[in-house]
Amino acid sequence: MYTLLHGLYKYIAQKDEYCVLILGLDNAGKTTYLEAAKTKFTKNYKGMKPSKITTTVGLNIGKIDIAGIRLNFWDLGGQEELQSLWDKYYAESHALIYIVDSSDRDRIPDSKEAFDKMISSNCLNGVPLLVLANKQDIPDCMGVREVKPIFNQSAHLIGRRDCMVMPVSALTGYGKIILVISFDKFTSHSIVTD
Ligand code: G3D
Ligand code: MG
Repeated sequence: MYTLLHGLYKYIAQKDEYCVLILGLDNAGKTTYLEAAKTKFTKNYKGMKPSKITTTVGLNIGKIDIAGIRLNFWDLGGQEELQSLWDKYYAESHALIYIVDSSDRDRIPDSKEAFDKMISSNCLNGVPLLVLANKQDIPDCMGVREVKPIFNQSAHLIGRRDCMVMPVSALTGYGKIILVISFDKFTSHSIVTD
């Protein structure tokens, strides 16, 4: 009887779980973005003050329950020496968010290089991709019209997967915090907020 009830409870309580990787160079705003997303989507979650967010060494995990599914976010350290760890997480990921610091023109080539290496991985074939041109609140930053063509140069690597480039400011909440995730051809979720 207990087993039966336990099984029923597990069935009712179960959620589809998906893993979303948040990647990008260090200082791009990955952890700030994850905090903003958690604050937006998690009831009663106050969020960490931006000044309290320190450099991610290793892995920072966030969980968001939304639309009957659970999204586990893995925000990985973006420093050059930590980028070699990214591929350990590829096989388990269902969606990718790649964050670009649009205010740092000098490091755009480095960001593009890390992006190309990432997107070339066979383990990520077909995995939906959201590129966020972050820090849009900073004057003279690169707009999405400038960022998009740079990453579109890798269209041959991106292939036919779902892909979007969006302007955001993780710090001010500018832009839509948007998740467009189609996990496979049967399951598709679009989560868009104002
Ligand atoms: P990371 O996790 O990609 O390494 P962080 O990046 O989230 O730690 O952010 C790095 C710095 O960029 C932080 O500033 C953070 O406040 C800032 N930042 C993140 N997103 C934005 C944004 O949209 N706009 C602006 N203006 N700044 C942003 P500090 O000063 O703490 O280093
Ligand atoms: Mg971080």
